[in-house]
Amino acid sequence: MCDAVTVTDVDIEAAQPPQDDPADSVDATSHDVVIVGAGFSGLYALFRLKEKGLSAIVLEAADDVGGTWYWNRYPGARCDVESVEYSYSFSPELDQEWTWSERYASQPEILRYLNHVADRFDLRPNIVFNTRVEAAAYDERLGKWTVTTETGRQVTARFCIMATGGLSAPISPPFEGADTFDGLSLMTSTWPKEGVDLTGKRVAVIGTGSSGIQAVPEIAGHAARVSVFQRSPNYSIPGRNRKLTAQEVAEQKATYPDRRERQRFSFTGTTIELNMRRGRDLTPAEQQAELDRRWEAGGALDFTAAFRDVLTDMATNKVVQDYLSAKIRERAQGSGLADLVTPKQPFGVKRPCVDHGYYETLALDHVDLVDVGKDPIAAITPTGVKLASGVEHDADAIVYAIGYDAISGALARIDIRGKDGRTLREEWAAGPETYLGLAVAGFPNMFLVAGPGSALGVTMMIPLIEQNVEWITDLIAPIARHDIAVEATRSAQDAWTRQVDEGAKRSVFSASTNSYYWGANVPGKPRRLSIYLGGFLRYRTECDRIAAGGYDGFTMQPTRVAVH
Ligand code: N01
Repeated sequence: MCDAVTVTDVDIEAAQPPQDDPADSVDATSHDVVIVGAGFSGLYALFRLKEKGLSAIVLEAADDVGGTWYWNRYPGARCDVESVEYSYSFSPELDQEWTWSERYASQPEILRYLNHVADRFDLRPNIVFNTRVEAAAYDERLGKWTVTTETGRQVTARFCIMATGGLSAPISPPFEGADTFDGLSLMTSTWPKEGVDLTGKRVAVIGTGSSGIQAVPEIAGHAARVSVFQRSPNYSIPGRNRKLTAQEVAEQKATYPDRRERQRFSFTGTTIELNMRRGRDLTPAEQQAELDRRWEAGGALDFTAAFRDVLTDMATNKVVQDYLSAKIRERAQGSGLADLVTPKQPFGVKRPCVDHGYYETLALDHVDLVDVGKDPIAAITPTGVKLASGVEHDADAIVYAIGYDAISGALARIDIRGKDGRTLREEWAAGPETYLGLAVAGFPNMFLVAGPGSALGVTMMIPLIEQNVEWITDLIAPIARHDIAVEATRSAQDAWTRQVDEGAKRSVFSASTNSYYWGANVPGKPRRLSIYLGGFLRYRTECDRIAAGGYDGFTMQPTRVAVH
């Protein structure tokens, strides 16, 4: 589903803006910066670099912009962060001219927004579509990166920005016989662009994370029968989505500057209020009142911020866990599945879900929940799903909602080679190690957006992306046309990684490492929580401090041979 077609010389030349200085261009495919990926990160990186007068090219596997929002077209796909905040903040004009129609934007609306951004800021001429990057190698002698596409075409640039996304390397169905299924095999992560009509079909949905939980109610609205295969239950909170009224929209537009500022200097990258009190300092009645208020608001991030120690004190976490478990049991009463769908793990150690009618859908007569935690899937047969016990569930379509090789997976799928030919895969054999989530020692002039070790996971993605891109482009811009190699030092990277690891140890995340946050969902992947848990504000402050100090922890050296 992710097949790329050939990128022609014409494509690449067309994507290159006019060069005012011929010395800037070593050949027709050379740029100041090459960016991999045209999602939220890549588009903003391109915008910033163009604004700074640099030549940049974006290589994108899909045939259009959008990144994860391009591929995730499954029924019910919707953001679970409010649209007014899950959007770029860099352009006040954009904030005013774009109008969100719902509290939580649907995937088609987000994709329309990203297309609008690409057109509004004239980004398309610098993007080469249908071009999957397979390798990137740093040439120490030239001080340049050469990026190679799936079809063998090459682009060189002094700098390389990996805007590859943390949820963009889908896991293929790992089940024996998956390719023998006679019906429709679908993945939420790469849903067919032309859509799929599941009307009247018997549909098996495997996976009950955010994607599965969103897709099930929509699919059940059309399908003749839906079998939901759940391995382990997760927390899900009602989103309470609704159309925005004209008055709400006007109010949002009038208050954008203040909202954006609050997002930028917040713990989560949103204006969701972080309760600065500890759970243990409150009476049970006060705790209940706080949680009731957040329950009425809807959404999951609210619960992470309900008390300042939800993710660091197990006793406080248990308060949230018990509260949400009781709500889930209530919602699941109609289906008789309360025990089965109540999560066992602490709250937040797996990313909580936001749903619209998931538990209520399970109560419908034509919907079944199959407990594959107890009786695992043994194989896919030509007619459906076979369990270890031998029980078979026939289906006309199987929807795999089984997740991603998250955080570092998209980077690991590219053959990235730094100094002395060392591969990133070798460097990260024990799990990803970065400096600030932005750079890797031994890989000069390569930067990551929302990379492992950044404040991803606990921060809403768009403010994190903007902060990362601004930080990277501010560093690159003054040196992009000089023969300079900028590289994170090993000691700075080690110190940062220690900080990330220690944060993980002190948090409730260490109580349950069975999640994609830790890499547990990918066989053979080392278990390491590569998330900076100090929150967005602290992360931003630390990045700013390092920049203000002349980029402490980085070396800047002339490349060995100047190329002109
Ligand atoms: O993937 P997941 P996702 N047999 O990894 C199950 C974002 N997102 O695509 O929990 C049976 O969360 C697995 O079971 P278990 C968001 O950040 C956001 O749903 O490992 N089951 C789990 O239930 C989210 O966290 C939005 O036991 C198997 C499911 O598959 C992230 O994307 C919407 C299995 C995978 O859940 C990923 O979400 C969608 C097997 N062999 C996604 N292997 C919004 O903004 C895996 N599973 C709303």
